[in-house]
Amino acid sequence: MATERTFLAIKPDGVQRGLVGEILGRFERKGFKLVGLKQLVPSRELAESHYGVHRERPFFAGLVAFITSGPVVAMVWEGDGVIASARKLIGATKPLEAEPGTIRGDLAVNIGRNVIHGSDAPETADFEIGLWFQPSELCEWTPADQVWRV
Ligand code: 3AN
Repeated sequence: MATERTFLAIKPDGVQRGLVGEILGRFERKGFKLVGLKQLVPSRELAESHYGVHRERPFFAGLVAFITSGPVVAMVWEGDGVIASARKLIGATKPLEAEPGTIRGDLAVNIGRNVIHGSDAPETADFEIGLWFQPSELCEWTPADQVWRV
């Protein structure tokens, strides 16, 4: 399994509900490495680029309005198979269909307020990381079990 990076974003509903620590903790405890983290209110331009594939969908305007309505916690996580694994930890798009134990299964009920976004493939991960982060905002660091190896 290749080491890869994915883009995750806690949406305004997750921030407003005080779920940031809970969500970060799930990915940390799983064993993934946080290499980028910032809170921002996305511009309309950023939101429209991020959700560009949904441009023709009836929910597009509402989705852009929502994601630009308040702070989003944007993250880059690194690890073996992190793109697919993060999607599993997040759960199905429709929270009522998301399995218990997943973020959406445990913490959400509404498809328009489903707490978190995660890249769905290597190409989208590359695109979204480049869209939300400058290369200089991503940190290389070594986990304790490797730093402290004697
Ligand atoms: P996911 O976030 O699970 O990858 P996508 O990419 O199909 O799901 O949809 C992107 C976002 O669009 C979802 N997270 C959700 O917030 C919103 N969305 C998707 N389908 C609907 C819908 N039928 N009504 C309202 N919002 C939707």
